[in-house]
Amino acid sequence: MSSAVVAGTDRTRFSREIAALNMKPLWERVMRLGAGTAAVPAIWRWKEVRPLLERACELITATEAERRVLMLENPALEGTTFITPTLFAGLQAILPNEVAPTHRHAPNALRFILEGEGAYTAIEGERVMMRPGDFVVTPGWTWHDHGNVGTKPVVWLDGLDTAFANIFGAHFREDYPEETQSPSRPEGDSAARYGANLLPVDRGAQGHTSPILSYPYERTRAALEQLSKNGEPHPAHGWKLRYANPVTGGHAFPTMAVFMQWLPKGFSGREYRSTDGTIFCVFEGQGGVDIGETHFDLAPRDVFVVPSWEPYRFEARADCVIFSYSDRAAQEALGFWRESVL
Ligand code: GTQ
Ligand code: FE2
Repeated sequence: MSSAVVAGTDRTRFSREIAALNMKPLWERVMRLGAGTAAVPAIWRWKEVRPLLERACELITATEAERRVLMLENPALEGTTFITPTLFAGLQAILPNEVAPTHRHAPNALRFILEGEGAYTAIEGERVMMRPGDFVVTPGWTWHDHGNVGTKPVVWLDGLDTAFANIFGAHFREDYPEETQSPSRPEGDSAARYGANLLPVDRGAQGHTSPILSYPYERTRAALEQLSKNGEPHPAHGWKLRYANPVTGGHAFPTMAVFMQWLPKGFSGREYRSTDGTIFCVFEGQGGVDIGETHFDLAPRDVFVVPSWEPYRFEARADCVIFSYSDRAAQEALGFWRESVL
């Protein structure tokens, strides 16, 4: 018997012996050590999802469901409820006269409004009306409820950083004693204090998350359209801006970076990858995206996920406006974030 075989047998016996004491030899580990995650590219097409939201509306009330949400779970992360290892995505629908009751939780949330007018979210006593294309902020641990005072269903994309709270063992949540909060601050208060390129002179917001509760679509779109007339687009991103916390100049959330980009008709992007796993939502236009070996045709309100470090590239058949959020803010804060234009 060669000494290598003897060593092999000895090592196997050793591994078995230490396993009983909850130890494993590092030289035998088989886990992934390269960039990227287990998540795979996936798309949720509005054409298919919209009728299912309608059926959910017939099956359960918003109050009974607490939130009438269809979770977008990554097929490679079954059982987690997450779309990437760090982020949650869901599609929420609320019918006229419905209320989604008040609660609060450690995770931060964003809303990107897809369809309908007349719904509001109330955050710490301030009502914020939601319109298609708006990006609305719910900072962690703030009381929030939603309602629809309009005449049609309203649908939005929810993005939450739930997995961070879970990992740290810091996921707290609680219900408010009443279904809805009584308004304690006038509508438009946070927009006036923080949303006009002005800030309170004295001590204002101190939180980790943007005090601007709503970033209206009209202004975001106008900025991008103006940019698209000036100079050349980025080879991979077209014209892309990030939503900022006006107090810090940083990302809107401590964990999630949030973006909107404009791809001009005929745009054929360079391949790009970065370590942040990203959820995209097409708001306007038609086109396509290649993610690794996968191709998705894109239409308005389609949601798709580009996992960490997967190369992807865009094509636009019409002017496209595309919303996205990712865990880039957390990665930058912790020194992990990397990108490359391929
Ligand atoms: O609207 O408060 O999709 O707390 C998941 C958790 C939405 C919400 C979700 C939530 C909410
Ligand atoms: Fe919530």
